[in-house]
Amino acid sequence: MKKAIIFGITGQDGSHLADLLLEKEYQVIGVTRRVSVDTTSRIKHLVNHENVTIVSGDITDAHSVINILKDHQDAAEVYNLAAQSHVAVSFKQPALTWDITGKGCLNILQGLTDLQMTNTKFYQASSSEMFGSNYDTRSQDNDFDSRLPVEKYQNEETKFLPQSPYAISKCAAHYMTRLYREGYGLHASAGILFNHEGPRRGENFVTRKITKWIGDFIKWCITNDVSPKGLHDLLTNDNEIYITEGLKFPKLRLGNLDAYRDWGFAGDYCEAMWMMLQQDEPDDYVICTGETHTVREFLSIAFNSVGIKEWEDFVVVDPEFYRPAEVDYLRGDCSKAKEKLGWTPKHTFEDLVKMMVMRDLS
Ligand code: NAP
Ligand code: G4F
Repeated sequence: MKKAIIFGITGQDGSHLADLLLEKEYQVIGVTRRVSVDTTSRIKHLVNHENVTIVSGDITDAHSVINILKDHQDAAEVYNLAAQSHVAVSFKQPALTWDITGKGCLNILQGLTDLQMTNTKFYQASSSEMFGSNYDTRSQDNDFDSRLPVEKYQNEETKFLPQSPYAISKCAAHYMTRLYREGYGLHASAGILFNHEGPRRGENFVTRKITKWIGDFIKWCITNDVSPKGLHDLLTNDNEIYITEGLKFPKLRLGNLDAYRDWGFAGDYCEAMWMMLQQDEPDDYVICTGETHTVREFLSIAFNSVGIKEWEDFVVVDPEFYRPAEVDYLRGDCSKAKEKLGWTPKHTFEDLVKMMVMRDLS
């Protein structure tokens, strides 16, 4: 039975990856950090699984990382999914983000090297945020006519131009992964994953913030006998939606609605992580859908799926959610992963939005 260690098992991706590895009959060692509240809600269904062992450790503590690796030197695969992964938070807590998201990766790579675990394959969760404000271009449909609109995209060749402490920490970890691959012969691969979401997404990322709000709002309407037709007759003021003075619901407050993201389903992306570690040679791969949509488009599909066409009345654009620097446009090209790994995303953008809304309604 193959053994895999997952740093970050309690996160969105960690939970999907653990499901996948258990299906493939791995023994899973999941690392969780000590916190005063229970963080295992996403892995509740598997903590008692006979092939799962939860161990305590913090990726910022090199000592605890090396002890975990030492106890599991027979691990075939190590996945580093642990991070302070919220971009906006990284502007407020840059040093913490650096320690976890940047230096944490180094602690694992150095541990694998010190313990000479050269048979263990390592996965680093790199991010499309590393591209920041950069993209490459090619003309659409017709290579010869430069008057045609250009297509903007990012792939493994696109230069990084990071726009946040989070992205800069991810770049450091990414380069460190390459260094340990080339300098110390580790089988270390990095997946440059574009945004991926799903019902297990943290509630302060924009997609889940939207679908969670819609779920709560529709439940409030049902409780207060508002019929589907009545949704359009609700009254609003600057900050609230109301039935009567006493029955109010706060509007959804968001920041930049014009950012473009290439959004896919997290479950599909975890499969790509695993596929990377099944290769004989380590390498870096972009994982994405190749489509890009604005936050506004996400809102439209999400609200439409519960019968609300004029959603603008229910949303407030609040500068509090603007970032000191923004990433305006992300759209990946995963031709390499398609060709070398045989990976393709299985869910469309519309499937994803509807799946998230439906789950938050139930
Ligand atoms: P997530 O839900 O925020 O999960 C992060 C995980 O890291 C959680 O399990 C968290 O534990 C753990 N963690 C945080 N600090 C830690 C520490 N000091 N020591 C040990 N564990 C720690 O993130 P995700 O969406 O699953 O993403 C997984 C990875 O992929 C992250 O590295 C993220 O940066 C990267 N990534 C994500 C996306 C995306 O769109 N989701 C795209 C590209 C790259 P707690 O539960 O205790 O907080
Ligand atoms: O959902 P977001 O916070 O995701 P972001 O910043 O793209 O980062 C996510 O994807 C990265 C991969 O590209 C990961 F590496 C990273 O760990 C994380 O998973 O924001 C998406 C967009 C941004 O442009 C943001 O400014 O939505 C915009 N936005 C508008 N209003 C908002 C909000 N974002 C959040 N979180 N909250 C808002 O109210």
